[in-house]
Amino acid sequence: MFTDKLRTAMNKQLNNEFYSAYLYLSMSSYAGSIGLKGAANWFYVQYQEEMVHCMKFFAFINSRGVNVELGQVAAPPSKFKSLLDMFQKTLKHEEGITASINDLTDLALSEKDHATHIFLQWFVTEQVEEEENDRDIIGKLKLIGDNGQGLLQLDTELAARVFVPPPANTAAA
Ligand code: OFO
Repeated sequence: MFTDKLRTAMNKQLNNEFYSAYLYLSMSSYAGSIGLKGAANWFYVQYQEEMVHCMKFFAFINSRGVNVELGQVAAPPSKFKSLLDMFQKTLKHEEGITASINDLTDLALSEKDHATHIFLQWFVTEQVEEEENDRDIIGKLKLIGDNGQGLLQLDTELAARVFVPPPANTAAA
C-alpha cells in the first residue's frame, strides 16, 4: 500500500511518463515528415523507452496492491521550428521530469516508504543519462548551425540508435 499522498503522486508520474512517450512520438513523426529519418528513429526509440518507464510505474503501483488510475494525457505539440528546437524542448521537458522524480523521491522518504524510495533510484540515475544525451546532441547541433551536410551527418548518427527492450519480468525492477 501507499499513503494517499504517495498514491496520487505515483499515478501522476505514470501520467507524466505517458506524456513523455506521446511527445517523442510526435517529434518522431515531425522529424520523418521533414526528411530527417535518423532523427525520426531517435525519437521513436525514445518513445519506446518512455513506454518502458510507464510500465515500470504501472507494474510497481500494482505490485503494492494499488489500483492504477489512468488519467487523460495532454496533446503534445505537433510542429517544431527545427531539429535544434526539438532537442531543446526535449531537454527542457526532461529537466521537468527530473524535478518531478526528485520530488517523488523526497515524498517517498518523508512518508517512510522505503520500497518506493528504492524503486525510484533507477529513475534518478536514468534522468542523468537522458539529460546528458540531450545536451550532447544540442551541442552538436549548435556547432552544425546552418551546415546542411553536418545536419545530414548527424541524422545518420541518430539513425544508429537502437531500442534495447528490458529483460523479461523486470518491468517492476
Ligand atoms: Fe521517462 O524519462 Fe524521459 O521523460
